[in-house]
Amino acid sequence: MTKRQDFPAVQTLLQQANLDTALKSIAEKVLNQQRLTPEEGVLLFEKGELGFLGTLANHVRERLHGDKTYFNRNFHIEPTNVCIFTCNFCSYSRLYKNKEDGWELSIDEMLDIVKKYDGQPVTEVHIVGGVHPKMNLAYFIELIQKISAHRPDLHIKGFTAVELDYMFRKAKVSIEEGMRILHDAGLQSLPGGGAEIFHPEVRAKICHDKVDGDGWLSIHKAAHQLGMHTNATMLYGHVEEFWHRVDHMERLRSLQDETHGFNTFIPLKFRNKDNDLSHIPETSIIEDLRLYAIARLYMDNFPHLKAYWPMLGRSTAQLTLSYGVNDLDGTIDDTTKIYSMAGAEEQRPAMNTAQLAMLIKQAGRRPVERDTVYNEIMDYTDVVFSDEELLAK
Ligand code: V47
Ligand code: SF4
Repeated sequence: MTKRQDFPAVQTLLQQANLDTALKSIAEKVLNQQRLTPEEGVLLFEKGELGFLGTLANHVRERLHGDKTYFNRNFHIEPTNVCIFTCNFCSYSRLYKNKEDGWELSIDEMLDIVKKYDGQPVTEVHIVGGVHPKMNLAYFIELIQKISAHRPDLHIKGFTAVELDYMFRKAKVSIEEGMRILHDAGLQSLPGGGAEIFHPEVRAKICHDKVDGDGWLSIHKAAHQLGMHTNATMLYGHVEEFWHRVDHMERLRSLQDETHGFNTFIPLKFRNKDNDLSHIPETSIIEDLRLYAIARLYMDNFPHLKAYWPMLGRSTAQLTLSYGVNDLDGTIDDTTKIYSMAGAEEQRPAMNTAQLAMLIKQAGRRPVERDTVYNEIMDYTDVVFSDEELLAK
């Protein structure tokens, strides 16, 4: 049996004479693996200092994963940035009436992107984009079937619940039917986008015209019921209050209790370049680290917590590994524009395997390549990389 004295960092924390009694009781609960209540979640946002939160979150992270830090080898396809919706935090989309300012890829153009990776050991393609009125269910079925036929070993993770909700409504199929059709065509899992903040009060202010929180959750539930795994995101640091964040995490935690279909929770920091919320200052790195830590403590039934390095930049991503995060997403290969257009540090996000593994090692953790559903492919801890691999552009 594990004994209290096995956790010296948390013990030291608990012995602090001036520790708030409510925070002390939360720390005890975390040690005893008891679930935090929404009130305790809000209290952590209000009162939890970075050191306190980090110590507890790192304890949970190491209990679940030790020093392992996962990444995968992936690339993105963004079929279009034309979008009928008007989320005011989005720097990426172009309205249909201005579609000549955006891009729209044909199925052949998207297959050409897949073919660029022939012979390379990528394991996942992540497909996500705007909601283009002419790219419908039939279009994406054809795309998925063609990718699967060309490269059956590639895991296809695609389409946010926002894209799926529109596709299904337009095709007049139920969520269950639509998910089954796409799954049969070769879609294997769903990314976590489009969740933003579920509470209608916040959605009314930042994304009033796309699928609501219940709709998002129903789509992920339908995917889980087919045995698919999915991710969940939370876009934070705009107009929401602390309790909205906790309400968001609570809804995800409840669905996870029911289905166990979520793999990863991915907090996404709002970036304010070139969008209609540019007047809102971005959160500080301290706030970001506090949020990751609270997410690790609150989302007790989510196996993984991911920091998306292209959005945070490499050094902040390294820091998150001490605040609950155990996954840094993938090599990406400069195939996504969502964050660079919103002002992220990484304007051309790409790292080769050696660079990503070294980034993790330099933060004192074990780099482990995974596939999309967290089967371990290779532990790189003892691999020595050449200067050529580490310096490659
Ligand atoms: O839903 C849009 C976010 C999401 C901004 O599942 C913004 O593995 C910050 O969900 N500032 C799409 N964020 C991307 C996404 C994702 C990314 C990486 C991995 C996975 C996964 C999923 O991007 C959108 C929205 O929440 N977003 N604009 C912005 N200005
Ligand atoms: Fe469209 Fe997605 Fe941008 Fe919203 S966040 S406007 S749904 S591309």
